[in-house]
Amino acid sequence: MTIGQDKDQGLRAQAPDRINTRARVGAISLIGLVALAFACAPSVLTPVEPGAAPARLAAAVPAPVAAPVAVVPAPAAEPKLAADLRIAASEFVFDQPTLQVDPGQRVHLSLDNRGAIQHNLHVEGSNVALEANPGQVVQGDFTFDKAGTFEFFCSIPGHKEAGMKGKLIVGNAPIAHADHAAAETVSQPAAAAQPLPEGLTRLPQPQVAPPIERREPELVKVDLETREVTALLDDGVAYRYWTFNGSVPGPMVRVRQGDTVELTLKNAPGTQLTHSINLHAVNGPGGGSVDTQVVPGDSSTIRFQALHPGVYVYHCMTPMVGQHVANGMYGMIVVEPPDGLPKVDREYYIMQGDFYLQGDRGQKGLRAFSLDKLFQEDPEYIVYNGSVGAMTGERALHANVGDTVRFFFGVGGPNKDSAFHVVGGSFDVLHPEGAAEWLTDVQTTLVPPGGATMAEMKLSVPGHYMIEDHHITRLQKGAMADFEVEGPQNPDVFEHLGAARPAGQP
Ligand SMILES: [Cu+2]
Repeated sequence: MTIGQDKDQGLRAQAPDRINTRARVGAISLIGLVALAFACAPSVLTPVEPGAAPARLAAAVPAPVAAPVAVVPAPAAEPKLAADLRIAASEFVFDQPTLQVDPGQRVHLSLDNRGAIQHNLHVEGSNVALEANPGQVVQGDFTFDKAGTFEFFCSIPGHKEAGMKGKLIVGNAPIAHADHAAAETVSQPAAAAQPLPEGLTRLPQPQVAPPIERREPELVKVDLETREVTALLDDGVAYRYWTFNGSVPGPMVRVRQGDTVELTLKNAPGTQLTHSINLHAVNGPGGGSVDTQVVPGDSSTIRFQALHPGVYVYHCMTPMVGQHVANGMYGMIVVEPPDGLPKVDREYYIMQGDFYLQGDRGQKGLRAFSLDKLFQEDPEYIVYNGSVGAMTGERALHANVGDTVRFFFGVGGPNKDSAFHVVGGSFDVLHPEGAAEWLTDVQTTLVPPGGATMAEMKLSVPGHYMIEDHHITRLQKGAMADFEVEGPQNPDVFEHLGAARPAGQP
């Protein structure tokens, strides 16, 4: 069995602009670009062991034509001695908050990535761009001609905001006002909303994986691909999601207890950053995430045995984990007991998530992620299956009178739990937190982030029902679905006897 085929929804990740070409300070020059590392072409670099002697300086060479800053040829006579600057990166800090060089001095700059994921180093207003995979040291030679103070930072989304930034001081003169103003300008966050791209739809709905019919263990191969996709989060509001296979939640994976699962995680070419997967059904380091930190265009495979039956959340576990999850990187893996689950007429797959956007509530346009609101745990949207209205109106869930249905309900979060409830019904059978043991006749169940449940319900009366988070204000934030039940009336169970009596009458 293979799960997770590419469903081309016409929503393509856009190639990111990997080189920072923000405000130009104009006078920082780049000479002798020796090593520029990009994730898409790491082989052009020779990793250098920490402490190794720096490469011999090449003679001054012209900078690339496309360099966004002016290039000043190195003086032929009296070249200044090179300075060796080494800076180490990890999650989420550079080991030196301040670097200092002399104007006109050649600088041999090394970025030593001692972290677990990719990091890079940019200097504002220049095209200094060093990018290093975990364990790698990359180097470049640069000359900074203009005195002043400039910000350096890691440009991977969320990393600078988490603390990966510092100051590069060129010379030791007081900072010129103009430079200071430029530094502040480029530090401003991007606009909260950009114009709404045309032709966007909501993300596609993930399918319920079919029940397991076999009664023997098997090797199950699962392919998942991490993709960054722009789609509608609400009417008129677009968002750039990070996903598994282009949907939120990602595909439901369904196996049998005792199965061996071989899972390949591919990170689509053109994504902006490293992604990974931690499955709560895995017994092993990081739930698989230690071995699946995959850079764009790469892939990694893990194999695990599904030891415990239940319903488990999977999610990306690349730092900053909260940001990856808040952008939609979660899904569910169902591990059926050896004899399978009781047969039902219909099954549904729903996951709740909270989303944090810059700008004002309800503001239209393509909205950006807000790290501040994430840390404040103040989501603008709390939704089922990736968007407001993902399962309402013409996208409602359907069933017939007489059906017994099963909900697989999970919470990706990252922060908000859910009071899972069906308006107009109660759960005949509920597996709290997905446990093998069950309860009967439950009205509402609490599901934590990183948790899931399984609930069954027999439908006896037709009409409109609603599935909701009974933190009831969240109806206005999107945490609900329409559930339409069709079939003959059942007056023994429910009947409308007419208009209410006027007030005051017996
Ligand atoms: Cu991720």
